[in-house]
Amino acid sequence: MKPLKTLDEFIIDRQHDFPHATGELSTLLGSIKLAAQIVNREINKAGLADILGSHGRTNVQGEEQQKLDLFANETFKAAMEARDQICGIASEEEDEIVIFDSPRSRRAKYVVAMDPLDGSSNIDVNVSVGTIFSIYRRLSKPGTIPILEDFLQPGERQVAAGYILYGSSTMLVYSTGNGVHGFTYDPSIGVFCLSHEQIRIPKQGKIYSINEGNYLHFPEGVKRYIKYCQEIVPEEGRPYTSRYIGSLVADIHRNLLKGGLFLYPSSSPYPRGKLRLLYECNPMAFLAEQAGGRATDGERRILEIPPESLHQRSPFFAGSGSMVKMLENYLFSSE
Ligand code: AHM
Ligand code: MG
Repeated sequence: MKPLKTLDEFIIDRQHDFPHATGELSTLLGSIKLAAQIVNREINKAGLADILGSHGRTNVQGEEQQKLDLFANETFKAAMEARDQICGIASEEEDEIVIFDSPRSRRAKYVVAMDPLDGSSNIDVNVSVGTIFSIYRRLSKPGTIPILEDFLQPGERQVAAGYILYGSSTMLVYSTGNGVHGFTYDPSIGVFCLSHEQIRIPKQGKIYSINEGNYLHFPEGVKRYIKYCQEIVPEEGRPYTSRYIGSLVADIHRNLLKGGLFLYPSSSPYPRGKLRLLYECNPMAFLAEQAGGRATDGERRILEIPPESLHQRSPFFAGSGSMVKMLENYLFSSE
């Protein structure tokens, strides 16, 4: 039998990975873990309880919020607020930053940007969804009220990032800047067990993941890259396989393990791309790089983009290093 280790034990073992380690990471990740367990329970019974369907409200991007989006948002907020390590959050489900305004929270050093339930429209059809989180040290002085600038930091300043995948099994995957580690949830004992230590994305994969229905709207370079993926060149493993779940966490997770390239370019319906820089692109780019891959908006390394607003969107290309480089060749050349 393989040695068994829980997420809690692993975090304590690796505490030195976290800058200025004082046990804060354990507490902070503990709050995310607890909220994930609760959200996981609700998602698993989504088809049973009267929890499916739209809540009838729209969020700041004008998208319909699902009931479970709101539930996940409230659950993660409550778990984080209770632990005094975080002074505020930004969330896909909140128009503005949310400040945790107790004297203890105000003294906290960290802020979190999160998408509490990404891909939530997939729940109605029993397809995997996820939670994405991104942790920064605040710029404002601990003891004061956090400010917008605390959240508008480039992704390379993330001190930790990760996701929870509510899939055929539930997994928590995170990095504190020293590799990427994955934990599979055993619901019978309520414990996340280390299952994927030090995930490395293969340099070259055979999967490309894109919503090809939007093909006619894509930039020319992306169109040409898709044709390259589809060419018959058996000695190079082409044509590649096309796999697109439409749930960012699930698509990235598969590509991290198997190798591949995820693409969400700009298109006429989404001139700046669809995915949000702060709580979708940045954490996924951090994980991709930490696993040995790359992430770009087509011109810049995702992690170097200076954010201008909370819900800013960005084109997003992430995955196996050689595949991202090949894509860049197509984006930069005119034929
Ligand atoms: P959401 O945050 O509103 O759930 O949207 C994000 C999701 C991602 O999970 C996924 O990669 C993408 O939207 C799919 O978009 P599309 O349906 O346009 O392919
Ligand atoms: Mg989302």
